[in-house]
Amino acid sequence: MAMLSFEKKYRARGGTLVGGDLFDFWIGPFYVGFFGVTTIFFAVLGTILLVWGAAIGEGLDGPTWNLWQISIAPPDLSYGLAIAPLYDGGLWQVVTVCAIGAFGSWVLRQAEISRKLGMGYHVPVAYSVAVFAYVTLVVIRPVLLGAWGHGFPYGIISHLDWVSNVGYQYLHFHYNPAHMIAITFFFTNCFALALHGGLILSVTNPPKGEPIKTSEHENTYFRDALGYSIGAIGIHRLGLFLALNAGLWSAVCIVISGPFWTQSWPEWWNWWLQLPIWF
Ligand code: UQ1
Repeated sequence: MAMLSFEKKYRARGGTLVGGDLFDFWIGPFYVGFFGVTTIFFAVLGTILLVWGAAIGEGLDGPTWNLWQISIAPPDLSYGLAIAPLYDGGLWQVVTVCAIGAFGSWVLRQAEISRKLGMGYHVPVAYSVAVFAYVTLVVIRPVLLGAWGHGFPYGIISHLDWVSNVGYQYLHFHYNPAHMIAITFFFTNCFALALHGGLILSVTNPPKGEPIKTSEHENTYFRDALGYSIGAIGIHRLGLFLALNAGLWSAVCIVISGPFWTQSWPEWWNWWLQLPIWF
């Protein structure tokens, strides 16, 4: 492997967040680490529980092995924030604990690897935003609304039905201003990555026999096209900013729906019609 000399220097003990030397080693290419072990534990347990739930038909009329129809549902709203019976939403609660355990472990695993390599924490911070969006859906919003039943069901079709139903509860979810902002960030992020990916591939694929182009070509391309180049590091800062905001505003748009706004989203815009300038 080409990186072997580099790896010798960095594949050394130390930099762990907990446990000292415990699990501070590699298996083949993979760093194990304390949080590698906890990730595997939660991920395997959660997956087994999902398969078990499918086998007993938890949250459904009966068992099904149709991958599209399998669904592990949260407890009924009547259970509030209580721990539900295992076969009546409790399985969803345990799976949720496993998911948060696995995602949280993965964040800390990324942080430990960053520490070992003497890097910044940008990767775990970025991934944490995705975890935060999930936790907003299955913990923060259900707690604010007073029932675990407000979480989404773990199933391919069922979670789509949940999104559709919750959207229609607010009449037309696209009028949610935070949803508009989130979508704008998703689309802009997609646009930026298309420009960046296209630019990098274009400079690294010159005509046959010619050497690859330089970062000066990249800058010149956008200075010619737009009169401005954001730069090689700048485009990655912009990408991270756009991607994190997409996740953050997604969490905002769902957490305000119910806990902070109970009418339809089109009605939210009445503030515009009620401005004193019209009277
Ligand atoms: C850009 O200016 C730039 O700097 C050279 C890149 O770096 C390689 C890019 O990938 C892109 C897409 C741009 C253009 C982006 C803006 C916001 C002008």
